[in-house]
Amino acid sequence: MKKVDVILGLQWGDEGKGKVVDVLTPRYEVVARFQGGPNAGHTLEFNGEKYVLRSIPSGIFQGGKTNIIGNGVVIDAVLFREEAEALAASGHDLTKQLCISKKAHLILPTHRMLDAAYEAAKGSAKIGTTGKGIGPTYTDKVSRNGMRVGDLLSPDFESIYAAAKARHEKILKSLDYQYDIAELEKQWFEAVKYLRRFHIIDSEYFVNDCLSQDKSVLAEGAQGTLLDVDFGSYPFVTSSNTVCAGVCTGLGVAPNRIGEVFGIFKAYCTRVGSGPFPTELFDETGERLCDIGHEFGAVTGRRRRCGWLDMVALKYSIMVNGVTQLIMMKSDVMNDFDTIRVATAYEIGGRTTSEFPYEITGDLRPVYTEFEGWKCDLRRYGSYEEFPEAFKRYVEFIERQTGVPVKIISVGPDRGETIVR
Ligand code: 2SA
Ligand code: MG
Repeated sequence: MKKVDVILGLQWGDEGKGKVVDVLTPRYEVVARFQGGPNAGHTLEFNGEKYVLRSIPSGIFQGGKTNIIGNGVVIDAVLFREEAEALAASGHDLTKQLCISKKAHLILPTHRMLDAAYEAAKGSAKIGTTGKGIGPTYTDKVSRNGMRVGDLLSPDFESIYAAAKARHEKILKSLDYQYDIAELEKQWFEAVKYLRRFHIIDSEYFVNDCLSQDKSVLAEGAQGTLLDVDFGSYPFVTSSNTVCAGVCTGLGVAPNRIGEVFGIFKAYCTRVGSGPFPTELFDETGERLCDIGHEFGAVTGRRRRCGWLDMVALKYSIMVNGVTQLIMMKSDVMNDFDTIRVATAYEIGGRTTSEFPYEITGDLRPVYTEFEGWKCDLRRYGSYEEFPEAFKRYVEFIERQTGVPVKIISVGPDRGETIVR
């Protein structure tokens, strides 16, 4: 029986998972999303074209793959339709290649309103969500009030919807939140009809059947470990389990069915939205990382905060996920840097620690190790051996610190600009 390999982000999202999944998918027959929803934005670039996937697994671009949206995912029918129609327009027929779990939860128009209303009510303490209704939808799931994709097949669909909407409207009223969902609601009902055309399945059986038939399955994470609802920098997190354990609950596979865990990280760090970020740079270097790295959100267009690689956070993420192979992205962004820094510990109130603390407060100071920059275009090299010594020192330092091999190094946005060791 085969195992499920997992790819997930080790930082605050936007590590470049879309690209790597696209590079890895040729090895797999099935690609599955297990958590999150259209708050994700997986950018893929090939043949001079750029695509952003939000709810649909990245295996969609490789013909003959089965793609699954698992039970742990939340789906916005309107955004799903936009995404699917854009793909169809560029020649990707989804109806044959995509299956959706009956148990995935639906994001309703009022969930989006609730997301905005809760954020507004928080004032300066706001999370900086993507505004896609993620939190309220997972809240309804956990409080046993949610609507699932399987409900689309029920004769009571309209009444289930009306009850949920009425409940949401009471809350919105209590928050004194003004909104108008008439148009969105119309689109939603049309989009829900569209959603019914897809294979709506018992995905836990489907995935396990694939494994017993020796089919290879890749689980594709969204967001990142430090945004996990349990292990991230709570409350500045998303509402799902982005860590490896989320694959078990979000697809219905047992822990002993997990195989390789590919942990993906950027050679530096970025974060969008509010919340702690120990190595954040507020200076010119931070600006340079943002400009050279084009650090803007794929979904919301927000400028990402930038900073040095954080080894404390990276090691923590590797621990909670059981990462077996590392994948480093966007090293090329620092091609021209004279010096590069990596945080290896935190100093908190006169004490030094290499553990990721419960709370990250103002008096935390990262302790840095400094590296000489490699000062050349990494795209020139076709293999790891050819890389300059200064760059290898950076990579090998990460391997020594983490005890995990860096197996894939991306040196540019294109599919081809990837060194596999
Ligand atoms: P939410 O909408 O409830 O999940 O937001 C909660 C926090 O999670 C962060 N978050 C993200 N951070 C980085 N990338 C994300 N996806 C998009 C992308 C973001 C974009 O991949 O480019 O386009 O801006 C993502 N999704 C959620 C969010 O910023 C909040 O801090
Ligand atoms: Mg992204």
